[in-house]
Amino acid sequence: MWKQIADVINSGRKFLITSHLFLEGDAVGSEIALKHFLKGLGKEAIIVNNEALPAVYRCFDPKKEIKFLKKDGIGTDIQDFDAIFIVDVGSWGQLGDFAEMIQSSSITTVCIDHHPTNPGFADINVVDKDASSAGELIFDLITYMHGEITKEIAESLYLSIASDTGWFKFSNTSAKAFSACSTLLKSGVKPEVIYEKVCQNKSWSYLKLINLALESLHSECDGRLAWTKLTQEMLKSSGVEYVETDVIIDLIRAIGKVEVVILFRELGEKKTKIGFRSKHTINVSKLASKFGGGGHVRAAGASLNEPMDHVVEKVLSEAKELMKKTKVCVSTV
Ligand SMILES: [Mn+2]
Repeated sequence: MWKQIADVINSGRKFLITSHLFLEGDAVGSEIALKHFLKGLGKEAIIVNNEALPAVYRCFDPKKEIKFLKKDGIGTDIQDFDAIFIVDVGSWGQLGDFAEMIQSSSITTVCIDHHPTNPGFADINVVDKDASSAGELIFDLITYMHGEITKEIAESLYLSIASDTGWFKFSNTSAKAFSACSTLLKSGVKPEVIYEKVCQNKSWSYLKLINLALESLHSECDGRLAWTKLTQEMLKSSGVEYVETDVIIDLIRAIGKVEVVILFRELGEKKTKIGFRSKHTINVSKLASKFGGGGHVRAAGASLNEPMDHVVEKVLSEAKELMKKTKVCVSTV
């Protein structure tokens, strides 16, 4: 599985690394860990993302080395790089404007991902849907190449695995994920420090925004489907970044009876992002793919260039239809 990628690394000198739009813990952790690994091998490696690094993750990039495509560009011709590593990305669509630049060049593309909806879009693909996170796969790559798990690498990979497993509580929390984390802890990771940096370092307006989202919570299908929305005004006036609002979905999943949670976020007049989660029976990646998105069985997302209220209506009707057709198991506990 890793031989082809190891060959690309061993024979190359200069590498680009990127991840998806709406950067979150797994994306950021995977790319930073891969960068440190490549640099440790004496290679040149830079991370360039389509968007700026959300503030919550800046402590993982203390030297501010991560570039932001729209502001910094890639600094040189894309052809100067031997390959681009695309991590935690399931489709070209998730790369935003960067996709066009990559696709119109002849650079070798290497995708390391764990989304089951990934068709294998790059030149070289390692897509393992059973991996908890892209970070777990970067851990496997480093292990395969007998690399050293330094403290910096360990902290980034811990961020990845912890983020994607919901801090070790979702169904992708596997023995393999724990085993990788055991090694990461031996390399110096302090779980409470990472958790505090990412989850206990918010502003007052963060909780106020969550309060607003919970105030406008709706329930459908006899309480088995719950949804809410964040308007652009709510997001802007709070100053809270998009990535920090993911927690709302989890809070709603606390309700025992709820099987499906949908969070609508208004990113522009005609731009709406939808987050889907489920507990036991509904395959939300199927639901997301109906709207051009994708993801995992229990966690998926989609973006539509349409006004939010319009999207809410369309998505709810599709979700209710799916819930009618699927025998929903209320609880397996
Ligand atoms: Mn991921």
